[in-house]
Amino acid sequence: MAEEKKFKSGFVAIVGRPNVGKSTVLNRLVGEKVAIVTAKPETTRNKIQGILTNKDAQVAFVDTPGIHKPKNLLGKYITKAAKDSLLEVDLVIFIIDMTKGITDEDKLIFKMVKEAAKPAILLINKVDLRSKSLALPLIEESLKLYDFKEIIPTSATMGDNMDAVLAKVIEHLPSGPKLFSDDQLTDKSERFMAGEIVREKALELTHEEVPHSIAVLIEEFSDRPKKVTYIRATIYVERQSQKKIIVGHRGQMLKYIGEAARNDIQKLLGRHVYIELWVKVHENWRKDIQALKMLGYV
Ligand SMILES: Nc1nc2c(ncn2[C@@H]2O[C@H](COP(=O)(O)OP(=O)(O)OP(=O)(O)O)[C@@H](O)[C@H]2O)c(=O)[nH]1
Ligand SMILES: [Mg+2]
Repeated sequence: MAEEKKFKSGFVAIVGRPNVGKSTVLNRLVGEKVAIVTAKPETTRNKIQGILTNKDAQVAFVDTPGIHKPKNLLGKYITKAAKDSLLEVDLVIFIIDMTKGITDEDKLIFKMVKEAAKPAILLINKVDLRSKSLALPLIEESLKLYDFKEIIPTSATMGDNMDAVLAKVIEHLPSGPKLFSDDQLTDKSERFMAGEIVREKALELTHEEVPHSIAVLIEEFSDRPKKVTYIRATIYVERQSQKKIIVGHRGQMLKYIGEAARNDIQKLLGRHVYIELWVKVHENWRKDIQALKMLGYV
């Protein structure tokens, strides 16, 4: 008689440079949007768990901020959080962007993965943007840098090879019991997710230095009668000129951010949402430890 397959469980860190597609991969693997995604680098600022439970396994994927050379205190903390996560997990998914090749920053992360000495799977992502044959030299180069368990070319946006990634993740996880309830999707609260959605909308609509200067604080998140959730949020920026951009001509931009965020938060909560947005200037908050604590980045 064939031996019964053991149930697998564990933590899997998703690491890589900013913008390579880590959060997109997380959302694909979990099958729900648990992390925000934008075209701007350094979107993710917190470690975010996305939990997948099926009949064979329970996997807690840990999406991490893009690892980069920090330019300020915020960058220092979020890069450290990503690096630390390498030490806290059973398996690592390291993602590179095929269109960029293996950059010097990637090489530093290869080194970190090697030092962590964890089993690791390399994803060569964004293959939809280039001929798949270009992955071959990258595979060869990667194998010289670390002994990956698997190297898989993927397109997270198209969903290419994501089933294969999940199968390989489960294969390389240790056997173990469930650590979360079957219906738990993330370690983050609805309040946190609402703040992230507001930030996503503000990031999508702004350019250059403005997205990096945006933070969102949920001041109030409360259930009201008739299935309404009331949310009051402050969008922090670093300069008066940025505040002007976020508010927009006659408040149009802020209204637009609020409407887009409300739609997504309603879908997430399955309740009606009333959202009130404020914009405040907090000069250089990215360099201010007290501000970073208030905003939940430390
Ligand atoms: N064409 C293409 N675009 C992708 C793919 N995966 C992700 N993207 C896009 O790349 C951008 C960055 O994706 P994210 O998932 O936010 O990347 P990230 O690595 O989490 O970025 P940070 O949180 O900033 O570190 C978004 O515009 C995605 O839509 C892919 O396979 N193909
Ligand atoms: Mg991200």
